[in-house]
Amino acid sequence: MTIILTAFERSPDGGRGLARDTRVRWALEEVGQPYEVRLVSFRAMKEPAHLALHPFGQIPTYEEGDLALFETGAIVLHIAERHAGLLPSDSDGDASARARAITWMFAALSTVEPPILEFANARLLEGDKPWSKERLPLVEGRVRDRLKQLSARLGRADWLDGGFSAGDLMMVSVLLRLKPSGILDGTPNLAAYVARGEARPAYQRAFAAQLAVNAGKPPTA
Ligand code: GTB
Repeated sequence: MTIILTAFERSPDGGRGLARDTRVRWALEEVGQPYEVRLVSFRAMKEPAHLALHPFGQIPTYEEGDLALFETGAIVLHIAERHAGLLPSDSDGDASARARAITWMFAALSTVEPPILEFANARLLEGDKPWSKERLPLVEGRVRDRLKQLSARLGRADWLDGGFSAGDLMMVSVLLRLKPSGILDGTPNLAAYVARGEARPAYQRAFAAQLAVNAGKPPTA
């Protein structure tokens, strides 16, 4: 069955891969599933046809026959559960490894991503506010605290828990949002972790595919 994603017709990041369709493209590339993309404008995202797929009028969405999903966590988990390559299976000999990989997906989305988004918004959207100079260091401090904790857990390992998993895919995707700020340089093992994720052939294909859509369209954010 054909898999169809939605993505920005013109991503505000000009193709730096920061919009969330990239993580879904990456997951599909990791498991070797072909997909098609329907591009949507900001206006179309708020119209009934798209709202029927995504109640909050956002991208990405995922369609596969009768199934329509939104939320990248749910989409990547769906992909990882149906295809080999992103989650350990019981036959790998460690029945708990799958649950731990899923835990890292949730950690990425629930614990690490929120302060990063707060920081990105504070830098990009609130920089002109009179209170921004006072608030930004607080928000940045929360991100640095999280990075320190994550860095301590990763240590010298390549991935968070054994082999590469959907947990790493999600964590690297979340951390990538920090690249433009340079803040990752404060935790060299995390910077190297992100670089390892970016170097994966599946990520490279996903990145190239979203860039092909956005190349030549200047960033709006
Ligand atoms: N929790 C949802 C998920 O994980 O699927 C969040 C989805 C989401 O935030 N979608 C964004 C969207 O559709 C695009 S990815 N926004 C339009 C709207 O809400 O009207 C977020 C994003 C946008 C732009 C950049 N950028 O330019 O750097 C980076 C990330």
